[in-house]
Amino acid sequence: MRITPANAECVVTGVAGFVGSHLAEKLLTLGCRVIGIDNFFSGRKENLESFRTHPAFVFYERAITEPTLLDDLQKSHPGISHVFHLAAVVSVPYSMEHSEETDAVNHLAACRLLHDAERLDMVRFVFAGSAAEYGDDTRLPLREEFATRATRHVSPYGRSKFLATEAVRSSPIGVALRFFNIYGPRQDPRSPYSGVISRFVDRALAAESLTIYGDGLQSRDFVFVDDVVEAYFRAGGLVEGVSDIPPGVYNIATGRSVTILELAETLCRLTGSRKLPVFAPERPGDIRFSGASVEAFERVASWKPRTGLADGLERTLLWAKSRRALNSEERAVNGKG
Ligand code: UD2
Repeated sequence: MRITPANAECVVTGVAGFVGSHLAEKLLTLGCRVIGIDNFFSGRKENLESFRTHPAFVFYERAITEPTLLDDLQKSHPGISHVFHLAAVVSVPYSMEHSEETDAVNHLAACRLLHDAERLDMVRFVFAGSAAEYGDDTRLPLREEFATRATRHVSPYGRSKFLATEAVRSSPIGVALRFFNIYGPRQDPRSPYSGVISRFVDRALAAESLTIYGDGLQSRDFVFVDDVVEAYFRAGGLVEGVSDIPPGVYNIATGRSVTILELAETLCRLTGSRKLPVFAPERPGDIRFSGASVEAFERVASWKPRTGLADGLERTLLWAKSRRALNSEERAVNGKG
């Protein structure tokens, strides 16, 4: 039987995270049933708000390291077709201090979930990989085959994601998406893992100076979260007219990198901020240039990122503005109460 959104039942681990919550929300809109898993290690309850009471959504507060997780879920939901596995230790600096925990969560738990999904006859296992799997490789644009066992992974985070990707790509049901710098609404500017865009947006709206680490000439490939969700749909075989994606690993990015200075300038232009950026010392472990080849996924999935940086930044700004307004309303109400 071909799986369509109408009969797909999808486990989303890390559902209360920035990307997981967008994915779950859009899977529900597509007509899928969604089983959300999160232990709130870095996910946030408020990310679930917009779909928490959706009749096709069910949530379990559980950890992906629990050995019987998928078997338990299957007992209550015998029709599970997909696992979208996003839950992870997501902070590179945290992984430096907690390498064993990072390996247990990002690598070993992912492998167990993958093998359980195979044993339980699920159709697709889609894994969230990372550009960190390329370590300090400077051959741009980065192509999927560049990451190998010989790669010098700069962090336990990068190593753990690479090892899990290796398992997923060789599974008949596995697709590993290797994400570059994702941004968009709901990215928390205050977490230790906060991406530069969430921090810049937060500061620009507070009329504060942006802090640029180093000379600002380092580059990144920023991909908007809606394009990432579309990539997930295609990886899961949930888009009509797009044939099943061969198991493997695929970069998800835009194929166009910008420098942090260019990013800061664009944001200042969009917000009308006249504050000059402040320069601080380069961050230890920072990579200099990053850029992806996205040909492989474009070829197999007919996927193209549709949101340009200025457009994506405007949408992120809109969200951040409404969140600020909501927060100040809440403060006013609490102040009165
Ligand atoms: C990204 C991933 C990380 C890992 C890594 C692999 C995100 C959020 N993080 O880290 O998980 O996969 O790639 O290489 O996608 N910066 C500033 N000012 C700020 C904040 C950051 O100048 O206030 C700079 C920072 O020094 C870096 C660049 O902006 O050069 C991007 O930083 P980031 O933390 O958004 O992402 P990155 O690429 O270090």
